[in-house]
Amino acid sequence: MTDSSQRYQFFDQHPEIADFRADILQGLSSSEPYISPKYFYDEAGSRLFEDICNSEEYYPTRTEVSIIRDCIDDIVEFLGKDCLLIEPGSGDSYKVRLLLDALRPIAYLPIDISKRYLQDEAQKLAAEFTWLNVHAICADFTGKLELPYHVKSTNKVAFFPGSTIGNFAPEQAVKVLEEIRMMVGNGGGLLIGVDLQKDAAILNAAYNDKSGYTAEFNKNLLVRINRELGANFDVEQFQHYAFYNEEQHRIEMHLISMQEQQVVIDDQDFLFKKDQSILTEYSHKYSVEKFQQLTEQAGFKSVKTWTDKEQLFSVHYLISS
Ligand code: AVI
Repeated sequence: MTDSSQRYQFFDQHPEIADFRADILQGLSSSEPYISPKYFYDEAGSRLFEDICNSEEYYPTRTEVSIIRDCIDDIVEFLGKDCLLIEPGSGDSYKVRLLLDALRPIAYLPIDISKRYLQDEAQKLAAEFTWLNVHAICADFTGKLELPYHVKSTNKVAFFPGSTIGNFAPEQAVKVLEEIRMMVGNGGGLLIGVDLQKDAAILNAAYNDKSGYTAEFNKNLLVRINRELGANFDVEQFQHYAFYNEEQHRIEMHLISMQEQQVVIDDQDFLFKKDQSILTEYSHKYSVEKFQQLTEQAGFKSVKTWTDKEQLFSVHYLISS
């Protein structure tokens, strides 16, 4: 056991911080208005996301956790011990805790854009796992991914849980996977969680939970825009609308204006007609085969896929080829 401060290192790659105001003005000015889902996660949004994950209807989180728990020995066998374990978009590093004791990586490298949060969570982890080296990297995982130091012979494995990959359109998803592949290098691995195509009723319920957490999470975007940009959205006059688009194999989340209304941000006016939509998120669902094809386009080869009995969710181990 060593002092956690000796095992913790921080590397700041100074990611460009997105311009919230410019992004919102651009999205709302579009002929089909949209708001990027990356803006869901302010303090209230992150709390609501936790409530969603714990809700009865939202099966992905608990199913992925149970797949990892049930298959941990097999997972360790495939990944190999003593790897360098890298997590793009690590957040609170919740799911990696399921792997650490069994995997015993040489070091865990969480990557997150939010500096303060990353530092807090990474230091907590180093204190909790008294043997673990934690090398936190402040960077934007949707941009260029580079390790802060050169490691030659060590097996590098990226961990990308939660079906976050589904929030990217397939062409963008390939780019994100390509960046991960370049970071782990030839022969490096990727352990990734992906939500599966299934009965539309299960999907529709998961994004329309009875407690209303997803609706509040969606509407919180407007609360945030009002607070941070001094806008005047009448939040109550927008309705959460989420449905499974069977043709495109994706959940679409929208905010629908319940009446004609005008919103002002800075000196710009936005007119929303009754029933007009603001698109807030896509969540793509894959079959195991379709996802493997997508990863092949990014230069990965499928090694092993684990699913639950009901085939709700999948966890893939891929190797960069
Ligand atoms: C983070 N992401 C994988 C979630 C999803 O299911 O697409 C975000 C979410 N949106 C509504 N509920 C959960």
